[in-house]
Amino acid sequence: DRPCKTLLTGRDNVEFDIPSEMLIARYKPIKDDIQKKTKHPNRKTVKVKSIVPPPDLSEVEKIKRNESFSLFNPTHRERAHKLIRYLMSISDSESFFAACIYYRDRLNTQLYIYAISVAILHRKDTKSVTLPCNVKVFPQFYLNNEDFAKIQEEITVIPETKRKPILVQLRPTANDLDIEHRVAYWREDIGFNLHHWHWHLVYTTGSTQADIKVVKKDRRGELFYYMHQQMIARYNFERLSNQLARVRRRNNFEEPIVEGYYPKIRDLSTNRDFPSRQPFSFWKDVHREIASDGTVVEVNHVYRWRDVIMNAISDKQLLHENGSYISLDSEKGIDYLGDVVESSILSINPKRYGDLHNAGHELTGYIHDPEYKYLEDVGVMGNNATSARDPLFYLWHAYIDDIFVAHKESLAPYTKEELEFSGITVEKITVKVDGGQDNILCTYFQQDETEISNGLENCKRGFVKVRFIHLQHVPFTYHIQVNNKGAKRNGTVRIFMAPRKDERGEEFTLRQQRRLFIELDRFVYTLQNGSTLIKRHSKESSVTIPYDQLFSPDKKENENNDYYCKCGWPDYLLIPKGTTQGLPADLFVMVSDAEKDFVPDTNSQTFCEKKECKSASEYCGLRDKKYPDKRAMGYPFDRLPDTSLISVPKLKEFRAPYKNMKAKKVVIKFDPEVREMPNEDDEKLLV
Ligand code: CUO
Repeated sequence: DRPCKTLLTGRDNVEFDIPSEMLIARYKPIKDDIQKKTKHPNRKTVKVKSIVPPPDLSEVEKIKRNESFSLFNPTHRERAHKLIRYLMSISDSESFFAACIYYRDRLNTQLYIYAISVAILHRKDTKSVTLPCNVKVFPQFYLNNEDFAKIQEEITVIPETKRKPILVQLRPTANDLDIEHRVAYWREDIGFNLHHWHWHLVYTTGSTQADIKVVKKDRRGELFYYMHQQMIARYNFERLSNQLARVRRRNNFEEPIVEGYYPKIRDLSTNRDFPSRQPFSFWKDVHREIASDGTVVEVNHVYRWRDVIMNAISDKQLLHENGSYISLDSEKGIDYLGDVVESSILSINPKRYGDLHNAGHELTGYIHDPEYKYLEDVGVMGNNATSARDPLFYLWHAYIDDIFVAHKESLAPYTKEELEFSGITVEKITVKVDGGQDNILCTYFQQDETEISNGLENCKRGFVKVRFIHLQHVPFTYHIQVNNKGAKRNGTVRIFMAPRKDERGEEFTLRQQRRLFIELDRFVYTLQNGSTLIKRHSKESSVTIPYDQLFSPDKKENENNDYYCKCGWPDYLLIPKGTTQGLPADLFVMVSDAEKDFVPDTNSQTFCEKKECKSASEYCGLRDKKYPDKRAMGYPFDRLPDTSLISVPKLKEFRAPYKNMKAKKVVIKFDPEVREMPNEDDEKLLV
């Protein structure tokens, strides 16, 4: 997993005994000299099985080690999946391990890491294998170049035990002359970008039908829609917290892109900075046939794919490549549509519906050099680890979300029967904030640390930590008083929150607000006859994973982390920032009938192999299991409500007929004082 070193030099505590015939030509004659140089007395030796000759993967090797790599590029995708297919086909663990070693020094680093990660995630014999957090593999994708200069200085000059954590600047890519910069703390947050990277690792698109084994997952297409819909909803909540309007949708493909972006991070493979995009750039046809990435995508393609998809939504059916029609119904329609729009190999007719969402990433990723005149590589939008840093990401995904909304709005509203839970009344909601006032959520910025030496070029120089700033909230507990007129039964408690007022300070209509509801938690609770007080702590949220699980904070890799379990919204970003005066929000609670919501064999306790690992099923699903909720994702806000008799319905009118729903007005208050970590114990922190 070291991007810079040959595995011949070993890891911190292990040395690989690699058969000479498996080494690349440069290392073969000098194997002993290399190992003598890096010899460490306490290292355990791991013998590597010889797998020579391995299958011919010269096609994969065509992406050179010093080239950029983009999963949005179909050729790159195909080459990565060629390796994945081989890694998945190996029958025994020893040979799989040997293959990972063999290709380490031969293939493009990003392609290699992606491929072995997907294989480890999907092979049965590697379920308990620990892989490092991506910020420890590719720290360059998450940390500013200037910070790297400081890190290099620290590890070169300062002895390991005397090192201090390197302070990473908050919001380093621009200043407030660019209004979009107000939400850079969120777009460029390390944990948020880790979540997005892990999500795409779990929900890989595949390249051909041969990849079905690693792509097919329960409601995959629907989850593509829902996870990204929630990203946009959360981004808009964050924007309204910073006096910014909700994000524009990029629905006019000729329009200049007002938002510039200067990422100031480095592409590890090319050793160059990721290219920047000037404000007012245009999408241009990408014809990079002469570049090794060979990308070709035209703006016209996007128009064509948009039109056939929108026509299918109007017709309420998709044309399968075998000539049959598939109904875009209320149950499965969104799942088909998600795979079509993204698109993944599960798209039922890629020739007709194309590659719409991926094409937007590519047109933007190559906007600075669409014809390869300047020998430039792909920008941040071309990489899943970095794309969500760019303001344009949200314009594009807001548009993609519009397509899904067009489908959802074509469905009949939920009926009374689908929304009610007879005999159940949500009587009272109180948010008890630790050490604070009821119903006033408190946010602030705080410092945290993570160790990253594994991903540094000179990784033999010992450990080094970075200290960075992220948003945080004061923990809280929901107290939800529920009355059950019937016998003991289970209810699914669904908790959402949305900003109450629009950019003008007026209350949102339900049609607007339903797209802004962020899911905070969903869980099943047993309701006794009579009154039940449900107490649920914010840390238990089934949307999030804790900091330690995401970052594996110890200096050696934490052994309690399953890779899949790293998919999850960072706990510290559960609550949007709010404002110093207090941002009004609606907290909405619905209790639905758990019997109707039930999906067998989805007990999330058993999902993560180790009990220390928490699952975050709302946005990430469950490993090897079905999605643990039978309802449409986003229910009950995913469809237009049946409030046809009311001219401009608001949340109040929507929930009024249903006793199993209730809303509480809450306030999100932001404290501008950054909670710093103590400095005096810095040396101790490194031990
Ligand atoms: Cu996650 Cu466009 O799908 O980045």
